[in-house]
Amino acid sequence: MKSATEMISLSQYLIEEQLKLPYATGDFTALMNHLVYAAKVVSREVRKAGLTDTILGATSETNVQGETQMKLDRYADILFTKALSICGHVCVLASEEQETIIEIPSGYKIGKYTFAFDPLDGSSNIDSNVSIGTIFSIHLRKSPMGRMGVESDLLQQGNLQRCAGYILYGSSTMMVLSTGNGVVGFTLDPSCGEFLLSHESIKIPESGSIYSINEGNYDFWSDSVKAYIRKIKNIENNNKPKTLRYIGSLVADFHRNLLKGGIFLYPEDTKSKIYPLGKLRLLYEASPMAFLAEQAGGMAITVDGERILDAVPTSLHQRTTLITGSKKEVEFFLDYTKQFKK
Ligand code: AHM
Ligand code: MG
Repeated sequence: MKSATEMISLSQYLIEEQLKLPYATGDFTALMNHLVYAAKVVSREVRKAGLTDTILGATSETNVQGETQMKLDRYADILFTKALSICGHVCVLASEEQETIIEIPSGYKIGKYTFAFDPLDGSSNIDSNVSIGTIFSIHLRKSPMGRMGVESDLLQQGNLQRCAGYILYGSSTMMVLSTGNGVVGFTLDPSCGEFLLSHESIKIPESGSIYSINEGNYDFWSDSVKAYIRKIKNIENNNKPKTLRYIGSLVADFHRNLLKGGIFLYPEDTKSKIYPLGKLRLLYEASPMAFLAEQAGGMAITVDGERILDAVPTSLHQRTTLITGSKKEVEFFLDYTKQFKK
């Protein structure tokens, strides 16, 4: 076990990474320090959620997707918005909980990065004490410096992300991120209040036995997705089936599969048409997860086999299908489902 002096905190890690780049200005490190601060505060609030009625429970309001907003969602949204919009290094933000772009409040410096986020993903799980998370995606702005960022600064392909990651409020709080140079994970040590490097280089196993999908939606899927699920369950040939694990919090489902190997699927709904294009949002759910998956050696595609990171977003809250996980599992999904699409 490493001694306290040997452990690297997230702040130290960021400074060390910054020093490796001669042209780095420190702006990104400063932005991340604001993100870390907000993550710690939200983690603290999540930990005490069951203790107080003022945090736990639903508000009477709905967000832009028409879903009931939980109080903790609102809290996380306000906190991350504030921390990132006044940090001096962001020019425009987008949040799952806010319909339009979030501008930098007057009087604050406008920076060169964009910040898109889902403040508290999997929020239907809050009341049940199940893992939830925050997902974020950072791009470099396209519009000229010195003025407010605009929506098109946010509508960039995932492969142009400067950083993507998530904070998982699970049995411990973790931050997993990539700046395009592999995937690293930090675990929050509550005794010193620091995120410490716990996962130096995360690689997703090439294949894995877990599949994660909301199987209650079976009747709504396309024939190809139905056949694929039947195939991996080996209903026809009686081989050892894969194991179903589904939490219903993308961050938690993705994190488990990242460490253990497997496949996560959220296909489109072809029948009830509740989610005809898939449920997950491209900008601040699928795209950052796809970046992490690829950086860890895995894959992330749409149900039609298109690379998520190549998708050009056309609106802030656009939805997409998402198939992600171990390389061999995603490739098998692609190969197997192809025969139904001829
Ligand atoms: P949310 O952003 O409103 O919390 O919804 C996104 C969540 C994901 O975390 C999860 O993968 C998915 O919705 C679960 O959806 P379902 O309940 O349809 O299985
Ligand atoms: Mg979400």
